[in-house]
Amino acid sequence: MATPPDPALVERLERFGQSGLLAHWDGLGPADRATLVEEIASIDLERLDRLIERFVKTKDAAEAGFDPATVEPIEVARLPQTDGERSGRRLATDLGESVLAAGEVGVLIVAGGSGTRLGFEGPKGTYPIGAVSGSSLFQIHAEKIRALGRKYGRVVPLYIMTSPENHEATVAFFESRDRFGLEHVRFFTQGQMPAVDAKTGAVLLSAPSRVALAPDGHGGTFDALAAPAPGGGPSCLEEMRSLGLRTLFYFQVDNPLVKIADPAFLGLHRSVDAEMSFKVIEKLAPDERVGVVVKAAGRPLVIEYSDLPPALAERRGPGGELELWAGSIAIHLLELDFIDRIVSGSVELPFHKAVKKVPHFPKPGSAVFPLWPNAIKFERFIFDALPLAERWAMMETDRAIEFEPLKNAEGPDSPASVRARMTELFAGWLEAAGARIARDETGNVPFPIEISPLFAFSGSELKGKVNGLEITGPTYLAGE
Ligand code: UD2
Repeated sequence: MATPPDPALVERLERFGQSGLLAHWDGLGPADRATLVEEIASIDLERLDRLIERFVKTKDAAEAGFDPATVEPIEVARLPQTDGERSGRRLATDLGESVLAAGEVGVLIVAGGSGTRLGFEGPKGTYPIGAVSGSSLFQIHAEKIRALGRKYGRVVPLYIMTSPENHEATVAFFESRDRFGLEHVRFFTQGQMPAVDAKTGAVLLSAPSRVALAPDGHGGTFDALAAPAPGGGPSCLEEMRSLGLRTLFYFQVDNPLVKIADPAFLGLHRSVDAEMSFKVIEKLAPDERVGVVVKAAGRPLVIEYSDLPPALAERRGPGGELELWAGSIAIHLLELDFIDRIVSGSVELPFHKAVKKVPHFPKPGSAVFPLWPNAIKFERFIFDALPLAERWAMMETDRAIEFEPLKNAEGPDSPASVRARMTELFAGWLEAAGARIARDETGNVPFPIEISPLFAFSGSELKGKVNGLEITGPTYLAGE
């Protein structure tokens, strides 16, 4: 006799129209049943029901969350052009350096995504992006953090957000490399949301005993930071407080050019007592795949590229320049007080929907491998916290020195483009410090060049180290 499911569970699922989750129950063994019950219990059905109502049932639900008529450019500290502006950035840098020397800054990498576009099996941070050294993205970030710690005489704690899918592989990667010599690194896992049928809202099963769960977006960072450690230890937020941190430098694992804890950015952020700050670049084209930072109805807001109406994206100023030019490169500073306010408060970050292909098992003997998108996934975005901030700072940076993310297998934002950009950046640093590089007749560097952040993590750190050096082939300047 098959054991029936708990009547309370049956009743609850019926109430939310999700009884299909038990479609395979009779054919499951005890262990699979336990897994299924546990996965169902992890779903906040009340919240999911509201999302289904909004995104599946109410077809005309307004998704934008802003009125295009009220959208205008936001004020940004632009790249300095004048002596006055340059000295402003120097003052900001001094302030930022004092914040680093006071040990108030922690670093947060979001690395929970699946990297589907790159077509790489493991966690994206383990990708060997170093053109000469084969260093992984994680190693490059870790070396920058060690270099910072050395420069400012403080341990800079690192927090890495993983997802249930890649957590173990990420931790194992760090452990097998002695945590890259970092003194304080903590991994924490983001939450998940179920995928639902795009027509009916039914939660999908990825296997007879498994709910189709997917990471809940980097907006899940806040809840994940506030969650107790597995086994009941202090949350990341509590630990950060006990370490004396006040500000978090946040970035995405895929950008090896990021200037971690850039003092000028920190100084600007602190000088206006900001709660959340953004680095932005000038967008090259209206359809470039970065969110734009704007003001809507007088409040700061990020509009994700997929939500930006073409008419707004194309709007141009008198000189033909894009009016909404400030592209977010997902580099932020966040005050811990602000995060506390979000996690403890009455406000919730909104969910966005993504329509995707999700294979599923609706009933015994039937498996669906869709050819077209059939499911809705729900994600929250960290930049949706911006409108909740009372004070903020926006700082422009130059994409050539700070932004070349690894997203695709080929073409733009691919291993080839990232390596070429790194080579160009390092070649520029080396030449400015007195090295000679055998460029080809078109001015390109025809071989890869890499500098470990432990050798130098900025151009100015090369001074006196490479004067007269001749570089004629692939080069890696290692540090220790
Ligand atoms: C992101 C931004 C875009 C721009 C661009 C710059 C979003 C929605 N858009 O676009 O505005 O700033 O980056 O490169 O972020 N991640 C998690 N958990 C998740 C989902 C993502 O940790 O559930 C991490 C992921 O590991 C990666 C980052 O977030 O480091 C960005 O994710 P993506 O590559 O899907 O975002 P993308 O390129 O569409």
